[in-house]
Amino acid sequence: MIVMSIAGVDPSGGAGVFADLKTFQAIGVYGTGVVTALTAQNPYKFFSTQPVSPEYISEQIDSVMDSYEVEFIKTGMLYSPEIIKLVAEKIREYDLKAVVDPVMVATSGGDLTKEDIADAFNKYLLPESILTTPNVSEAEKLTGLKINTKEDAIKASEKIACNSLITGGHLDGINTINIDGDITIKKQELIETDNLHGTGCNLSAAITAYRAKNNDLHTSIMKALDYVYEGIKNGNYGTLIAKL
Ligand code: PXL
Repeated sequence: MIVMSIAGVDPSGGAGVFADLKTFQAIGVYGTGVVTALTAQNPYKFFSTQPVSPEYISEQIDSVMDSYEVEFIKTGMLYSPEIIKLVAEKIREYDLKAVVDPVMVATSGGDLTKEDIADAFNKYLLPESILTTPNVSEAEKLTGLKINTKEDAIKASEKIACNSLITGGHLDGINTINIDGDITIKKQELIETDNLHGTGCNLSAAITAYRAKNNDLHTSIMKALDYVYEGIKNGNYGTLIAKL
């Protein structure tokens, strides 16, 4: 099973393509990685971003697709409307099944996008995708709705252009899953920690890996939520890694 991450590079390895590849490996699928942007950052501080041109992202995708059979992909940091549009075109061209993490702001507050890209996600990418995994603030940006309660999250999920998992880290641990209009709520106890850098990346990568291993979408989401939860409990994310 070969999967692909299309995302940015976090050189400290907790988020982005490097993190995705580790999660793919841990779950037992072969990961490929297309880089949309380099960043200079660590879990404490975000320094800067150096985007890759859409033409070169296109060439990276084509070079992998030229030799490998890839069906499931995930997207992370896409930086600009031009890159979002390109990725949507590639999904159509290669008939890919995409899990979209609609990355807009880093946990550390870094500059992961050139401008407001919520409209581009809604217009180009989400209609081509099998799932998107916004956190509460990303879901608010995608829908223009305020989300303070479970009911708000359900309403927002009904406005998003594809299946969605609105993650519950900022909503009392209430994860809201909407697959073809069927709502499932999965509540997880919140864990007291500052070490969440990369959890969103790893969650969407885990969903992609479980789905590539022939689990249905609902099961893949449930397993991935457990996978990341265990990782947070075990201190696998953020600055705790410095203590290894
Ligand atoms: O979690 C969002 C994210 C995505 N991609 C890259 C990041 C981050 C957060 O830091 O660095 C490259």
